Amino acid sequence: MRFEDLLAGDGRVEPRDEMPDAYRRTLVRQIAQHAHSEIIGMQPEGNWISRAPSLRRKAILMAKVQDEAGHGLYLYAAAETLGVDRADLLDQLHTGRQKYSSIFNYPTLTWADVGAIGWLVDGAAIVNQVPLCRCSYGPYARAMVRVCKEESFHQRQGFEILHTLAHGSPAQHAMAQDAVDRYWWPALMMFGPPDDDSPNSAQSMAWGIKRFSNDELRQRFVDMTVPQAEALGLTLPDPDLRWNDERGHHDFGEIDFTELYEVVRGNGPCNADRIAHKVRAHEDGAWVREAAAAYAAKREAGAA
Ligand code: FAQ
Repeated sequence: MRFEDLLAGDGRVEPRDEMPDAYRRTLVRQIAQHAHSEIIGMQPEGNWISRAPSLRRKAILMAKVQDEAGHGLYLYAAAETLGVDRADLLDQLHTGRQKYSSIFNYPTLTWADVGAIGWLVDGAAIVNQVPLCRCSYGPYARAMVRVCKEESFHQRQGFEILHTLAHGSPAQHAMAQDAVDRYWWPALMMFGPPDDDSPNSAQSMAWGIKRFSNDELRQRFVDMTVPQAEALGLTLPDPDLRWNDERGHHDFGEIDFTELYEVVRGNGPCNADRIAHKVRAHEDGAWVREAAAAYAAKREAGAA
């Protein structure tokens, strides 16, 4: 079926279908950035695996961080269906030519940050990714179905960490509040620039890659999160946050988008560390890739 007809009938574009070059390029850009985010996103929480407060917390956190690795690999595989090479995508990440989500450039200073990441960062990821389950590109849409199921478990484990801290000692409550205070605004920035400053949105929505705009999803996240903060007994650090009966949504304060642009440009608190750590891990893993390739070649020769 022709590309335009597929989109008009809300069908799914599959790897062997004809598609415009620009559609392919946009998908590679978004899926690769998404994959890179999952992999770089292992670092902030990975920082707390050795210091988790109990064996149970440690086992849960290890499983969660491993899930993120799985999401990354799944997404690289989805990108490869578009004819790109994974090694090339990694090279673009390592040399700063491809992006990853701004949120992973903030430090995890306390154990409560692990809770805040699960609750707010995975919460924002779910709001952003549920509509991607209906993305027009089949392999990406199908990957998102499984990823979203795991993200909802992640979100609940973050909520539970914060709930425990918020109902603990005054010092634990203060630690939970501090984490939420630091992660709230960066979490809102995950949805990207405002609609009138989002160069890719209009075309991506016309192609059915994005189903909602950045601001629509950001609003949905705020509306979802406010009652959850009340249930936690924590406040969100925004004096302008209030229910607007007329709009049927929460109003919220102005976001400092210069901070987002600076972090995306590489000037966030942890950008340099994150990439240096990633490049080091990649270099340390060279022998694993070589061994796997040698083993595959040997099996292939044996089969022949
Ligand atoms: N950070 O025109 P738009 C996770 C870039 S969740 C960095 O609006 P678009 C789970 C954007 O790429 C995080 N860059 O762009 C997890 C574009 O640059 P380009 C990952 C940003 O694509 C949880 C430029 O600004 N999720 O990993 C950001 O239409 C816990 C202009 O922006 C996804 O990637 C930002 N926040 O909309 C893992 C979801 N915002 O490429 C571990 C899929 C914008 O032209 C632990 N992606 N930019 O040079 C999307 O939905 C979209 O790509 C948006 C941006 C909404 C992020």
